[in-house]
Amino acid sequence: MVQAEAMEADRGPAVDGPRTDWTRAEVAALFARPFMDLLFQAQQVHRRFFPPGEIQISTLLSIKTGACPEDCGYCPQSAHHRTGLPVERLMPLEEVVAAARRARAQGASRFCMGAAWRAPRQRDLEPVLEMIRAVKALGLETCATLGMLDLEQARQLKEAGLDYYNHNLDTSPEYYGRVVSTRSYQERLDTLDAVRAVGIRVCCGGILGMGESDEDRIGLLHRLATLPRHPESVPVNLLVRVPGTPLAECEPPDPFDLVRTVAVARILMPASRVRLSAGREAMSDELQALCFLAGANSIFYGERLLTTPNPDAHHDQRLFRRLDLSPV
Ligand code: SAM
Ligand code: DTB
Ligand code: SF4
Repeated sequence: MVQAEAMEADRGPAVDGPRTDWTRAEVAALFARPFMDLLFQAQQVHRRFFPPGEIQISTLLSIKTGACPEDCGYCPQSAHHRTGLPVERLMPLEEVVAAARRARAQGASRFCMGAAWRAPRQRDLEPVLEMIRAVKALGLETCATLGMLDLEQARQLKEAGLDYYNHNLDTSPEYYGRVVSTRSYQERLDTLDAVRAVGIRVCCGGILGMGESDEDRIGLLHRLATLPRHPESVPVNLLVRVPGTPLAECEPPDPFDLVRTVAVARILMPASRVRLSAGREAMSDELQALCFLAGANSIFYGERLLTTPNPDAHHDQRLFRRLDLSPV
């Protein structure tokens, strides 16, 4: 190799701005890069788009828990699985506001409300619109994840002041049918279209550790990075293996494959916040640091995700200090 080519190989291909025309072969080639080169490239891209020591923190609250009619194989809230999770009806507004105040006091910039619904009914949506108005009035960014939405529902959420909607692709289109049978990949894409159409920002990512192959990880990131616009937030979840769910016995992935996935997401979607999401309880501080180096610049923060534990806020604050990370 001549000198210039060797230097180009070290730097990797130039990335000037968010591209949505990535080919599957390009995504596969990124995954195949030597680990050190991939991390170096991801870190360079990261620094072009974000201050390297900055981290965005979101806090989750389950506003309606369990008894979900969907059969998502990873999810403790599905009525199809026996996980012993207590079912909780829609939370009263005051409790939601109190939780949002606590999240704000602990330094969260975004508050995400999750409901175990296939899709909200109109009588479900109205109290949620109230919650969004109230949380927004506290000065927090608002996010919701309520299942499938039609255009009219998305419009109502936008009017109430919703900033982000979380709806994940979860895995590749090829593997999806092995994980969920009650809704299609296309239905997920339709909800994302509705959210985009009304001008709500999109939070969309997936889960690692569900027994998927390398090809499926390539397929997931390829789909995310070729959406008409990149999701502004890309949650990378590591499966939380909950006893009683069909995926509880899946082998956890090689931690370095998680780092690789974060790095590839960073390169493909350079201006998006890549969130190291569920599964941090099972990660060492050192592994999380590697993920931040690979381009993750957001986390879920607070001792609970929706129904499962998350590292406690003091531990995370200490981690931020040790790594010189400053919350946005
Ligand atoms: N019911 C709504 C829906 O599925 O659209 C919103 C809530 S749902 C719990 C939001 C996301 O959480 C899922 O799409 C999935 O990616 C993630 N999730 C659920 N259970 C998980 C688990 N055990 N480990 C990791 N991520 C999980
Ligand atoms: C996302 O991608 N991960 C969050 C959020 N979006 C809603 C949910 C993780 C859930 C983990 C399992 C639980 O706590 O129930
Ligand atoms: Fe229901 Fe959402 Fe869980 Fe699927 S992921 S079972 S839709 S709560």
